Amino acid sequence: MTEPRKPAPVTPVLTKTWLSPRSWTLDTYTKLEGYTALPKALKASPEQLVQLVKDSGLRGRGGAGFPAGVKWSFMPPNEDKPHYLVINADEGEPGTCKDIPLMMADPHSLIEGCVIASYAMRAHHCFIYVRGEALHCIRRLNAAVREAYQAGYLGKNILDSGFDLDIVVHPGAGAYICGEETALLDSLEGRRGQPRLKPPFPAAAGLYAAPTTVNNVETIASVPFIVNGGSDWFREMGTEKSPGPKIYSISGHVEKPGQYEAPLGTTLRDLLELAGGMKDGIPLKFWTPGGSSTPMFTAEHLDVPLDFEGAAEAGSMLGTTAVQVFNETVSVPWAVMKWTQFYKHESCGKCTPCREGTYWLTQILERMVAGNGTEADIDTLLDVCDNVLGRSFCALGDGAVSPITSGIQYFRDEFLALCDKQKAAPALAGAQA
Ligand code: L3W
Ligand code: SF4
Repeated sequence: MTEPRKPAPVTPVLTKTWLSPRSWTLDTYTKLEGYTALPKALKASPEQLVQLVKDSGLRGRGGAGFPAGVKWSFMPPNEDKPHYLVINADEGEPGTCKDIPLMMADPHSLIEGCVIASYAMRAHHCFIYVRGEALHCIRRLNAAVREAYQAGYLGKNILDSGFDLDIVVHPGAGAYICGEETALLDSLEGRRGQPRLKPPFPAAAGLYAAPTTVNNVETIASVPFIVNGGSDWFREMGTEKSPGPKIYSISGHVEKPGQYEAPLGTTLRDLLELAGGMKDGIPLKFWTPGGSSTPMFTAEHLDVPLDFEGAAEAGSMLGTTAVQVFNETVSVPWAVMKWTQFYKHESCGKCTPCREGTYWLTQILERMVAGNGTEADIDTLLDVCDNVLGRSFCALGDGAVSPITSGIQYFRDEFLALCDKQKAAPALAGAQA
């Protein structure tokens, strides 16, 4: 008989205040040890803070997992030009719902993190670029920023440290591409948001061509906890190369969809347990570990550790830990078509492989799902994917082909069945739903 598995350890760090009454207010935040990291940080030197974050191993929570402390260390030590911190709160990856809930439940942990990170990088201006559709979140952040100014945590001479910081909450205008850091900077400057050529990276020439660091909401909200707990404490959670806790957003066919905080490296098997299991007991068919841009997994991948290395070794990416769960009732080609329609709509049009590729991929998938496909369409899909992957100007192109290539890899029979009108009936039904 096999040993019963231990349930996933729940580590309420980032989410520990979320269930407190009026958790978003300064009053609640300070009662729960909020703004206790800030005075400690302001007593340290910027170099010490950068080293602390490096030692913690904190990696970017926006999808790429770049080490945060290393990124901060790219900012020049002099202040010949203004330095900027920009928070990427343009949460738009399909399935991702962690940053907006975090800002709604606990905006002050982000603001406290912004002050600490800005001080560490010698920035006196910080912009929080929020997805434009999330008006409720923009209002909440603005209210929290106002509270922080009134309490002396923002503005001139913060806590008598001599350090000044202004935060501006800036709404985006509903374009997914503005979650790409350089498109975001163009948008912030008032231009149409399209990715810039890198290098130069933002640390060398970012907002208004000045040194800039762009970090995800969850990354910066983790910083006050690291200052209070220390790097060793942070490393007690997660894995050696992917330390710390992570907010997994679980959506789809589970009993209790929502945000679940767990150490990096937690498996879907454990996350499903936290989310109450599969809805109505209908078995799992496929899932994404980190949003639709990350290649899909199947029921065979229940025990893949969901950290940056584990997801990659199993053939996908951790992405934004947007776990979208689909049961056996869902047609894979239909789901893939819906995602591809999204990428076609959101392609910024700057480069040909993505602009044209997403158009052709959508045309073919729509034809197949409508029951008018041929077997040759599968090869054409893969051929177009091959011409988009690695040939596009930014990661949107690569992300757009992930659902298609992984869908065909694991569920080729379903795509083949679409070429037979009778077998295609379930997908056609899905397409009309
Ligand atoms: C200085 C170098 N800086 C890299 C910096 C760079 C950026 C960070 C990571 O895409 C991923 C993408 C999506 N000197 C540097 C350097 N940097 N080398 O490090 O850079 P990069 O290019 O690897 O990633 P990225 O462009 O930030 C992010 C994936 O995430 N994604 C979706 C994301 C969606 C959201 C959302 O909705 N919230 O974040 C899903 O998988 O495909 O691979 O700062 O400047 N030598
Ligand atoms: Fe724009 Fe797509 Fe090219 Fe990115 S890959 S620059 S989104 S057209």
